[in-house]
Amino acid sequence: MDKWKLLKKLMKEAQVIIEVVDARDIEGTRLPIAERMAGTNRLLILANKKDLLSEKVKVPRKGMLVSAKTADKDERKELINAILAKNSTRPMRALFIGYPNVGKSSLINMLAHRKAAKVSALAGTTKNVQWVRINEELQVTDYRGMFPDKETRSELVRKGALDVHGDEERYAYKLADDILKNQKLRTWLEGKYDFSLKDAKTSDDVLAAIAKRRNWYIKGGELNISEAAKSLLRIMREAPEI
Ligand SMILES: Nc1nc2c(ncn2[C@@H]2O[C@H](COP(=O)(O)OP(=O)(O)OP(=O)(O)O)[C@@H](O)[C@H]2O)c(=O)[nH]1
Ligand SMILES: [Mg+2]
Repeated sequence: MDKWKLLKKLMKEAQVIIEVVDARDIEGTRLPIAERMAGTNRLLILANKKDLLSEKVKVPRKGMLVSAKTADKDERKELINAILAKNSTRPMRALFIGYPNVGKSSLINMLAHRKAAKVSALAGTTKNVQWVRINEELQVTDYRGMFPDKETRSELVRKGALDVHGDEERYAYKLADDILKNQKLRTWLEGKYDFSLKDAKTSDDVLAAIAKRRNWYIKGGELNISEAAKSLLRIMREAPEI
């Protein structure tokens, strides 16, 4: 079945729709089409990965700032209660939707307090649909990541929503360019690699600096830029802004 058709069907079967967005780019990781399909009354927006934020962000009305990684017992309880408060049907079925890699499956595992759904750093981990029982009152559905058709590949890479395995260099150059223009990211990256980008003027310079710092060379003594590109993409997943 077409993924949007299946989404529609799953929405029909659920009482509450939980839209997970990335707290570092809340507006950029919302799914307006899906929000319209869900209707405002049963929609709960969770801005996940709040542990990666370095400054305050504005959360949409009725939304919550959460972290699947650092949530404690109280935060878990608070989230379960917030979901149950959306509807009186018991057991309630809540459907998780959102961009790839925003942490839908991680949040479900946090709620379930066990590894029920598959999680990985690669976008596109959840392939289809999975049902998970949280407790007697709550059952959740994990669904594959979705994004609007108009998204470009480089935007998806920036948002961590696309797996570019084998094509890292192309996207790393673009990313390095963006970093050079952004003082905050630049400083953050300098801290991460424990090096200075003072003399870096181009994206080539950034990738070369990474390879040098890590001592990555290929045969003949040339810097291993391909390895540096992979490293940059990997490290940027934890950036304070995206
Ligand atoms: N720092 C941080 N990382 C998180 C958090 N939640 C999830 N992650 C990481 O984000 C990556 C993606 O997590 P998943 O739970 O697989 O995301 P998903 O939305 O289910 O992804 P798809 O199934 O590919 O759509 C993994 O590397 C997680 O460890 C969080 O709150 N904080
Ligand atoms: Mg998943």
